Amino acid sequence: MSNYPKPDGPTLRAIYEKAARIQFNDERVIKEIKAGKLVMPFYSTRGQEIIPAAISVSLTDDDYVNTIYRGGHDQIAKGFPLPDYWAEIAGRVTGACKGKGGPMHLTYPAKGIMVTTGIVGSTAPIANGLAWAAKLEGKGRVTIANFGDGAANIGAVHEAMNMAALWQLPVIFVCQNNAYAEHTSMARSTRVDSYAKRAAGYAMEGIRVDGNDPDEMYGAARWAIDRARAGEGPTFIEATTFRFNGHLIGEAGGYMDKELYAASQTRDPMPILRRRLVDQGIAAAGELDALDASIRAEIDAAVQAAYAADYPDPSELKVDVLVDAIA
Ligand SMILES: Cc1ncc(C[n+]2csc(CCOP(=O)(O)OP(=O)(O)O)c2C)c(N)n1
Repeated sequence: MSNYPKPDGPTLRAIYEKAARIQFNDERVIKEIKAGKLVMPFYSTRGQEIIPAAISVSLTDDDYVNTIYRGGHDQIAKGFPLPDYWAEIAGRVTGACKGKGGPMHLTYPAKGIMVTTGIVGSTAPIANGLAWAAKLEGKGRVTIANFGDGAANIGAVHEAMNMAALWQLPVIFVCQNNAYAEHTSMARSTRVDSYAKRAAGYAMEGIRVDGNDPDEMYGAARWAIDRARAGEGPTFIEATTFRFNGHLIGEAGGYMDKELYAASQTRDPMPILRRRLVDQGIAAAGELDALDASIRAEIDAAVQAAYAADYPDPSELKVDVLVDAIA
């Protein structure tokens, strides 16, 4: 990793700010669900914050991101406005998709957040379409396809990687390897010890990084983004991480390896990054406390505004969802 770009102090602080917004938002969603105020399936990203935070500091609103049901971190890192996010997950008319998409389909094209999908593996071929359009357009847009370790075994991901390499598309496949696909560990789903090695099968650059380490994650992402913008084609990044909660809120994760789980708790990336900012003099503890408080206030305002808004009118049921008969 020594040849990859390194984040400077302001970049690390920006990564912290994004990651903290992701963490606090995740915790608030769980709190609202447990209080019975929100009714929705929720796939927590607690523990995986650094991956999208460290990628998105090198992206602009014109770059595209797509993600899966476990995508709150990817969406928020890319700049999904919290009021539009909360109103959408609460099914309110003021939501990003007028309350009709819900948590599984959060979309905000103005910030380049193009698709959220529940179909495991589908982000890769969709990203190819976006990247192909971007290549034709010639403005240097980059597309990030997020998916999990389980999805790395899905055929569509492999077909997409082959075509992306063939067509030298400006796409970055980010496999967020959080050790489990639902309840199945990596060891029980493949013989390879690294998904990144598979990139070689498509003559594509492939790199495995510690996704909880902002230096490694930023370096690999920045390198891949620069290559994509320069027309040098796709990259596969395997970012190792760990999800701290069960697959879905309400499921405790009892199948997780106890030692692995305990070790992950000692490597929670959030307190580690906070300590580093303070120790290296990048930010004072008081400044970070104030930042945290302002993020929490921002989330609280978004939650209150969402609950105060109306549900969509039943007359909206088919609007934006089904087309009328095509003549
Ligand atoms: C095509 C398809 N097959 C199966 C499922 C059921 N399913 C939902 S989540 C999931 C696990 C995916 O795990 P992974 O790709 O590692 O993502 P993670 O949830 O760990 O982020 C599966 C198999 C699905 N949604 N889509």
